[in-house]
Amino acid sequence: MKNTNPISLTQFLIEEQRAHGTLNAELRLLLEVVARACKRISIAVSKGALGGVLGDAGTGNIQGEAQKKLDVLSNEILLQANEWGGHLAGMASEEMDHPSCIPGEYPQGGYLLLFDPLDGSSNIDVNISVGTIFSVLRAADDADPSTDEAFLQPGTQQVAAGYTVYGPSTLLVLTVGRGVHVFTLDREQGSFVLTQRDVKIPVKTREFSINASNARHWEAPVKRYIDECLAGKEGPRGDDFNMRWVASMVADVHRIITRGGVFMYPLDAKTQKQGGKLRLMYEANPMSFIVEQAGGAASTGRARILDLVPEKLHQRVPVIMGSREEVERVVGYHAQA
Ligand code: P6P
Repeated sequence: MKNTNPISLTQFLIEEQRAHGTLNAELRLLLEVVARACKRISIAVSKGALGGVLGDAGTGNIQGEAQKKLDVLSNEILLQANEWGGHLAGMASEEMDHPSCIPGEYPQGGYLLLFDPLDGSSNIDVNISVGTIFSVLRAADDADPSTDEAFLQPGTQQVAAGYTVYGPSTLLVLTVGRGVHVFTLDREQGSFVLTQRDVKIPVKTREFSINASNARHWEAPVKRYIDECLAGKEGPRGDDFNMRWVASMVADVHRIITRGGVFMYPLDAKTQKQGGKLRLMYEANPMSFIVEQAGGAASTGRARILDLVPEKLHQRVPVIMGSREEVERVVGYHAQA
């Protein structure tokens, strides 16, 4: 009798490797190790005040942001989980100024792992969903993985990307370049189980996601797009729109992956100098890979995010991503401006 039980992440990855060759044993190990690390982060996050891990760590990161205790803990969990397996040449993180080398006692592998260990951590102390975002690149033979330069590859070079959302349930959303798949953590088994295969973002939407408190700083094309949404049925769009803003990119993007929408953290007068708010290498690129694999679009407003040639490891970019029709409309307004 055909096995109708939902399949585990391990079985899914083995079947992908066997049927499509989209990943080799080393990349499969990498993804399983990252998933295992995210299970540990999920446990730490879910303990909340009982785990003694809420609040500030008393340190800052290269972004100039105060680190939460869970930012530091999540970063440590990902580093320790990945350093011994022999699948990585190096790791880069939002929480570290420069890449972390694989310790000398362990073999190096062919991949680079980049991550935001706990995205949305400002929401931790108010118990709102947070998550982990990760991106996988190949390590070039002639690049020193201890340097930023080894990581500065366009998003189109990603071989895998994923995020976890530590919400009512813990989800792992993953692409290895053949669609987007959702796994739910079965806490009794302690494993991620495939719950949605080949998710597609609805092309149309009537829901936008933006921090509206920045409205006075927006560029004209963004202001035009949002004003038209707010004008509703009586306005040029001829329909009412809804707004959502969780202020955790993983939560906002997961909602969009699931039911459509357009997520916007555009360039504005406040972020102009630094080039945007969100980071390219471990937020915008992995999320753009996933969104495009799910049939959506991801742009800075002026260029496809995945085509950008990175100049700095912690570079920031404007982000407009989600339902293809709405992203194309916003990009069109930028072109007309
Ligand atoms: P704001 C979280 O700090 C984050 O990096 C993203 O997860 C989120 O979308 C954004 O910043 C929220 O920014 O300005 O609304 O607090």
